[in-house]
Amino acid sequence: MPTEVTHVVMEGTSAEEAVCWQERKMSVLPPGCTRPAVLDISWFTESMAAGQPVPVECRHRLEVAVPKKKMPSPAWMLPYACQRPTPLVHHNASLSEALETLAEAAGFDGSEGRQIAFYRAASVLKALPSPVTALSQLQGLPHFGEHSCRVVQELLEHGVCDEVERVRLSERYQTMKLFTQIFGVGVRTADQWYRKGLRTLADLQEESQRLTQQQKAGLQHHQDLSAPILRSDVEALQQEVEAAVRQALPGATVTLAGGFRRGKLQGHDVDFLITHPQEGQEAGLLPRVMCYLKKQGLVLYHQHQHSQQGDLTQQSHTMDAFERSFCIFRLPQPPGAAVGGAQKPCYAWKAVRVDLVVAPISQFPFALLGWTGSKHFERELRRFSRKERGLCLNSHGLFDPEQKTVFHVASEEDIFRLLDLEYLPPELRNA
Ligand code: DCP
Ligand code: MG
Repeated sequence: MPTEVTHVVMEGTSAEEAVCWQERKMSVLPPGCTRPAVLDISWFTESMAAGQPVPVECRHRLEVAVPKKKMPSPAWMLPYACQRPTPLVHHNASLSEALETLAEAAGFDGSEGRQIAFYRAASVLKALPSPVTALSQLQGLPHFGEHSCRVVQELLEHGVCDEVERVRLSERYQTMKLFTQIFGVGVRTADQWYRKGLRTLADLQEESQRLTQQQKAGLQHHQDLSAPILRSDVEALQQEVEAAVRQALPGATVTLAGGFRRGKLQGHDVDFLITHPQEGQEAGLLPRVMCYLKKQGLVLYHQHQHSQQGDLTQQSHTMDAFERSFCIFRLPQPPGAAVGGAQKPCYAWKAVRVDLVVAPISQFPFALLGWTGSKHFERELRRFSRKERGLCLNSHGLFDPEQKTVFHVASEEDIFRLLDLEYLPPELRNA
């Protein structure tokens, strides 16, 4: 039995494999032992011919180069949307919009898997540092399946994609889009209406006895609510809500969330989070705020939802359990701001969708992170937490299901840190 290994000959072995082998064996070498030479088969055959071991020369050595650090290719990208910055304005809008149309259509048909696959591909395009001009640039990008590649290829070659155009013009897509944009109407309800043969807002008016109060209000203010909300509207609203909150509970704060916090210039609603620096003080606050706003004549409709906080680790992914109010505000417009329709010759106000959400201060960073979006960013952040960190994240907290522990945080930055993710400010969460 040899006590010392002086030469190792390898045949048909790659340099990388040799490195692995060497690392494994060397770690168990007794102290003081010299490393054996790792040699090519040529050293062995020459030694056999010579009848004795020949001196080791450079050419005999198996080239065990230190593996070069993989250089990111131009298309290199981390797989989760929460791992990479996604600005609001990006370089591939027409491509990502086409994929998002297919995602939306898949969602209307209840195909959640397909929907998410298209959203993921669209989101990858939004994070690219330059426009895609050739299909080859998609090589190596995560989440680009055959279908999404085909759509991009058609768009690059012809400027349009038949499938996307077909979907956009289809009665199904257009009707589902019209119905789901109504306040209080989700995909399931829209689909039921579609199956019953309803197609227009007038069709819905005729069925008004079957509508919820929320849907009736949505339909009544449909024209205003389908127009984009502007930044100037948001600022005016924030002042009104702040005044009401100040009046209802001194020290309580109002924070803008949703798309406007991510820097969007237009939106379909305005999301505000309300809290108070002293835990528990926020209880009972919302009814007082609403009462004050109503007295100011600012509320056209509101639906109060009580806090449903039980076991917060069991909260579903999409809905949280905060106390909240889904509202339609009557927002006064500056004189001459817009031209009225037939019913409103003096257009002195417009109806605006507003969500007011109350979070206790201990959960506030999670609520803010959850309500800032984008929806895809949030979905990816939760998936990342679960799959890569084994933790459960929602708008109430971060939980370790194994250890049954919760994490205490003071800011959104703390949450990113706990997940070992680079912090992304709201403007870079437009995934
Ligand atoms: N959100 C949530 N639970 C809800 C509703 C929304 O966690 N029941 C989150 C998901 C979104 C964010 O809040 O990321 C804002 O939702 P919006 O639907 O208002 O979406 P945006 O504000 O991003 O876009 P916009 O309002 O312009 O359509
Ligand atoms: Mg919003």
